[in-house]
Amino acid sequence: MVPLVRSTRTAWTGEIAIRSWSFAVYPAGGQDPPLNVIRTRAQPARIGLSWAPNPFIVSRPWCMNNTLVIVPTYNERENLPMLAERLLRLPVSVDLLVVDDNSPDGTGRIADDLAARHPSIHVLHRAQKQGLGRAYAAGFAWALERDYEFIMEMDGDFSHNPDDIPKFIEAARDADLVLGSRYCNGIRVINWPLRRLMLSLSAAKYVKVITGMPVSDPTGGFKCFRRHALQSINLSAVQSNGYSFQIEMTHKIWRQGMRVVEVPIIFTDRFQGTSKMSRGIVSEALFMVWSLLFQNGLRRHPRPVTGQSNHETGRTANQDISSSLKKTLETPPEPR
Ligand SMILES: Nc1nc2c(ncn2[C@@H]2O[C@H](COP(=O)(O)OP(=O)(O)OP(=O)(O)O)[C@@H](O)[C@H]2O)c(=O)[nH]1
Ligand SMILES: [Mg+2]
Repeated sequence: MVPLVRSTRTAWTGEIAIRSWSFAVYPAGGQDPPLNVIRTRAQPARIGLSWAPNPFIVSRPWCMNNTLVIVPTYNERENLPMLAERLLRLPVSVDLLVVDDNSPDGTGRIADDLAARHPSIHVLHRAQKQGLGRAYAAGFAWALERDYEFIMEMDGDFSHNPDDIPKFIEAARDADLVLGSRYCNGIRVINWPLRRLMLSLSAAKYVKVITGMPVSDPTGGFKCFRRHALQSINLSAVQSNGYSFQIEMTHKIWRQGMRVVEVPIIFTDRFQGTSKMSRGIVSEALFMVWSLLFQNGLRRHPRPVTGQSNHETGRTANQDISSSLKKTLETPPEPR
């Protein structure tokens, strides 16, 4: 696989994609070969020419990708531009949705600037900080109103490595939900204080013992949902907001009997910006796990919906996405 654009110069670029193959054409005299070929299996057909003022990015105005990466942001101005660049340089094409809660540091304006320059970047602005869970719920609703098939969650602080995204998409072809796991086959966490690691490991154990859900890293926020899996969840009924939002979403999918798989990831603590971790987030998770057990009729195993395929279930459970989005946006903020 060859990266789409490797030049550091401003360049006229042309792009032709037919089914799963994409060709990027560069002007004569540059350092790049005149023809680059990349595999973009996640994309529909497209054809066109574009001007790319930023040499790292080839604009894609003719169609949208079928993978959306949702990144919630609150005060991530140092991280967002670099993150967007990394996403747009991936060997698979993805769209980016930034969900910003009116960050005081101006992250929302930076996101708008990026969106104005790159058609595959989108921004959802919310009036005030309402927590991670609500930001994701709004992002999911936005995605389901469009045609995305692979809908990903990712932190905006580089704790998650954008280069792992192709691996998620590959795994999601044969799954309903793919979880990035720091704890399958070992522990892969960089720069966390020991107490933070112990908290995360204990939370994982706690969730497993109480709910029976056999995943090694239920609080992680690097995930890829298949469209029908998200559609099966009534987003306006999701209660939690912090780490427990991740647990709740996974549990709601797993308990329907859908296929949840894990891929190993390396998690790195943020190197710039400030953490939004709080005590409230931990206590929310403590109680939420019990609520999930009750929601599953005290079962510690899935209860597949009978008489319907998962795809059918999805359509009925979350038909009116627009009203779900409206509700999500109208819900008053919760203190974190
Ligand atoms: N839109 C929105 N984004 C948020 C909110 N809280 C956190 N985020 C973002 O969600 C992503 C993940 O946040 P966390 O990892 O939970 O928080 P964190 O501040 O990185 O704290 P650590 O747990 O120390 O990594 C980051 O991109 C944050 O900017 C919120 O209330 N609204
Ligand atoms: Mg983080």
